[in-house]
Amino acid sequence: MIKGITSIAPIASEDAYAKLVSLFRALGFEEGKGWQDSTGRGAPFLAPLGNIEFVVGRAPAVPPLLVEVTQLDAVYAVVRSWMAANFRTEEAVVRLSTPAATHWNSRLFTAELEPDTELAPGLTLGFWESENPLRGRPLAIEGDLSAAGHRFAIVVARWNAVITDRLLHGALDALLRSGASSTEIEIVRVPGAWEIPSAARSLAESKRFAAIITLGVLLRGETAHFEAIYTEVARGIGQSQQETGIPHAFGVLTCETLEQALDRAGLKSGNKGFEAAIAAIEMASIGRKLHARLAEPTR
Ligand code: DLZ
Repeated sequence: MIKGITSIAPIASEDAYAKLVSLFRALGFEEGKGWQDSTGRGAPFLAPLGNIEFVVGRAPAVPPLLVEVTQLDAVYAVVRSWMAANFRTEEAVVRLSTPAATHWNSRLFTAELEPDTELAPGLTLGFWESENPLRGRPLAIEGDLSAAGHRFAIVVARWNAVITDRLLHGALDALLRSGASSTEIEIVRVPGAWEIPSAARSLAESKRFAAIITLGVLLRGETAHFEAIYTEVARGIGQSQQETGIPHAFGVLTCETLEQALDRAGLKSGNKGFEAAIAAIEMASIGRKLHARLAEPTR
């Protein structure tokens, strides 16, 4: 039932907000879906794991907000250069402690990123790394379902548009509700399923997109050489994915009847366009995490 924990950090000014957002981006936090209304705005930054810890007895001398990291020294370097750019030298030194061993088998530094003001309480963070390199490390690299900060392309066939339009609607719904920006989504309409692979490949080869979503419908009853066409479309999309390394989500339906296709485009059996987009979001996130993991020095 529990989905996550959010800690709200009120920020005193627009200037401080912009600076903190830039720091958290530089640190490699995954950005969630932000919000803005007449009362203000918020920018969530996601971590793969979160928890709330109750402590009784000897409490560790740490700020209430702790960020567990790998490569503490690299994180320290990012925070230190951000502080040097945003505070006077002597002030930055006071606000940033150097990484030091704790009594709980880890190293930690603290950074006062925003001082206490009348407008907002201060924001002090502790960054720490366990001495056990496998502690807290997820057992597997898994994708998040946040689409923010990724670019997506959708290739959609016009043939059977009454269905493919619904698939497209489902895919856009998934992307936008997961935090994608409409300006980061490219939609390409092609005549039929047969044309999907070549358009998908051009988009993938551009390397401008984190994932490609392919949408089409082939109806057995109405499509001559149904099997042959389907096999080629599936092979072409698969080959484009394998040869470019860009994930291609497969949302090409193969159905016996129009009714079956409609069921898979938002009626009885969900919306396969929505599902394909969710797979694309997950793969985009996995791609980014894999890239970061593979850039880490081998242990
Ligand atoms: C020609 C054709 C047929 C018969 N059926 C379908 C279909 O069920 N779904 C689909 O997406 N496209 C179909 N097409 C069109 C081909 O995919 C292709 O667009 C044309 O043959 C032009 O190359």
